[in-house]
Amino acid sequence: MTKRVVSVQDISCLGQCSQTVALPILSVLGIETVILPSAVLSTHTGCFEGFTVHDLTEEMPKIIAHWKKENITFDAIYTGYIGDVRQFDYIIDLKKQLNPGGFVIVDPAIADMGELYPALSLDIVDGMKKLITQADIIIPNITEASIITDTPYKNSYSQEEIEVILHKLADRGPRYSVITGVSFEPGKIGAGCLDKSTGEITYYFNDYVDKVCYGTGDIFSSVVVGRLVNGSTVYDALKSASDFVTSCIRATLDDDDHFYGVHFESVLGDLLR
Ligand code: PXL
Repeated sequence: MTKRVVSVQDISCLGQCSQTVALPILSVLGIETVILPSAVLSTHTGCFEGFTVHDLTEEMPKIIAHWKKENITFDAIYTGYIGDVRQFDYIIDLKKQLNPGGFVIVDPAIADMGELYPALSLDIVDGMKKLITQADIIIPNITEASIITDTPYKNSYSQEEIEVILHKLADRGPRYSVITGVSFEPGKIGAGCLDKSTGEITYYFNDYVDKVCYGTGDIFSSVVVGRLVNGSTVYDALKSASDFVTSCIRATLDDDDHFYGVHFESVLGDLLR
């Protein structure tokens, strides 16, 4: 049976992030992808000025009520960038109504490189803290993991420090706590994951490709969601996501003009293999 996932995040019309990467990635992995857009923006907020934002909070309960009437259910709920704090209660209601006992994957897309995204207020951080108590797996980058656990952000972290943060994340709810963008030696970057049920921490690393790119966190999470929903282990899902993001960055390396995202389209077919 085809799996059905609802992706709850914004539509950045231009920007190769959030819904515009979740949809193609989950589709290529054979998953029916339903979108619940949290807002429509002209671009993402990472490296543009003057972007437009149209909030869709008021549509959310209406859309959820209609799906409920149509007896729609989801195998998983996948959440990303959320721009309005009122949406967290709607997402929790979505789980209750249409995904009881199903899987919830939260990418708390609030920050990167030590900074909260410019359009977000601090109440979004509190909302995210509340949402992750409902999650089975959370996929923050190091900045987000630090903010969520009230840990001061640093430019680099030892393995011991990462593991303290992983445990703090686990204390907040989810069975699996992932941190992306982890590096303990020059030239290697990857993800760590704590399985709260066993206490086991696993890592997967790739060679570091020296280019800062936007949207890679959303691409990483979308691959993890697709793989998990298709029955992969968490380790295999992280490996696939990490390998794919590395390929996406490599595919963009020579294009100095492409400043706002990665050319994931040219390597999307790799996910079929
Ligand atoms: O990639 C995360 C993301 C998603 N959506 C919006 C963003 C960002 C990051 O900047 O601005 C609107």
